[in-house]
Amino acid sequence: MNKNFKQVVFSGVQPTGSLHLGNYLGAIKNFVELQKKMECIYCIVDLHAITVFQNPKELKKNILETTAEFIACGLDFKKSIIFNQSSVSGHAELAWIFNCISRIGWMNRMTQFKEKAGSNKENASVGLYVYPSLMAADILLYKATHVPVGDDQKQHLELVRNIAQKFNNDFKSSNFFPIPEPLIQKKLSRVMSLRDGKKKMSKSEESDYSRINLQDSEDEIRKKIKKAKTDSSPIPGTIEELKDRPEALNLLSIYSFVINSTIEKTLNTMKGREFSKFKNDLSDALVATICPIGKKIKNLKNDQSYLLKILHEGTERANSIAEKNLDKVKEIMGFVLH
Ligand code: AQP
Repeated sequence: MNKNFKQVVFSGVQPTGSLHLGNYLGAIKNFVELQKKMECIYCIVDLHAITVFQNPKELKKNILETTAEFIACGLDFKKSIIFNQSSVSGHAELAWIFNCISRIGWMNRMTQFKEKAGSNKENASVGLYVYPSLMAADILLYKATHVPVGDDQKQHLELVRNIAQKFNNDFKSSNFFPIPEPLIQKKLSRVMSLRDGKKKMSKSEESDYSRINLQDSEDEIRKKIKKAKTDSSPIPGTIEELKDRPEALNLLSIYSFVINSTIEKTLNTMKGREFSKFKNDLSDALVATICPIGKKIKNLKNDQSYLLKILHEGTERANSIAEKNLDKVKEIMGFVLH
């Protein structure tokens, strides 16, 4: 479908707090791999973050911290473009244009808005409602063809595809925007909360015991896994037997993914074991994966000028692509450029 386009990857992460295991396994690990194959643009989406109130001091700290987390996880700023969204004004401009392309009916179907706005929808920001228009702008500003995201973003990406298609049709520019494809981790697309296997692991969940943060110490990781919710039955031999055991399935899936195995193999070797014993193995695997990243983050966080330099360089590179594409959009739409 996108064969006439250069293969470009775009993805973003909100600077709304320390990154957790869900962000890492569901998205960032994939970002790192993709750098080997395609041109990649990774954005700290601060304009998305403010769809929910952000304390200005915290926001600044979180933008720099997310930059440090990107680098510590293995993103290479010399190869990939790494920058913060608000420093390239094209994102907000194109988002407005897309607000005029998107249909209210499309937005009304977004489950993330319903979940995040909760029962008090009238009091949610308009920005939270039109979040997918900004997401479309992020991706299409760079004519990105591939978007690595966690499974939770699948519906938003479908809307982005609709926006791209509608723009191309409305302005009879059939090949102007690519129709971006989601790249969703198949083995582990959604990491669930350690307290509730039906909810996704999330930065904004009140209890810190619901998630493993990339900056957690060894002790914290072990304590959180020990307290993670499970049930009283031992590990079964088949996936079918995990159907009504979401917490057990989540821990076993995390373990299998982290040790680079499959859940089938894990069940084969661990069948009949008590969860209390399995939790030791899971903690060991997580400590070995997460703690070295956490150490790097802590070192990088102390070097603010280095992090600012990375964002500055990335912004210049992103802006030069964005300006050209946005001018072309304006020309297609009939705006007067001078
Ligand atoms: N639990 C998860 N499992 C798999 N992937 C996940 N992602 C987030 N949570 C999980 C993926 O991580 C990328 C960055 O997400 P984000 O921080 O921009 O936004 P989010 O999806 O809203 O993440 P949070 O943690 O739930 O943040 P808050 O609480 O601030 O809303 C995305 O690709 C996402 O799919």
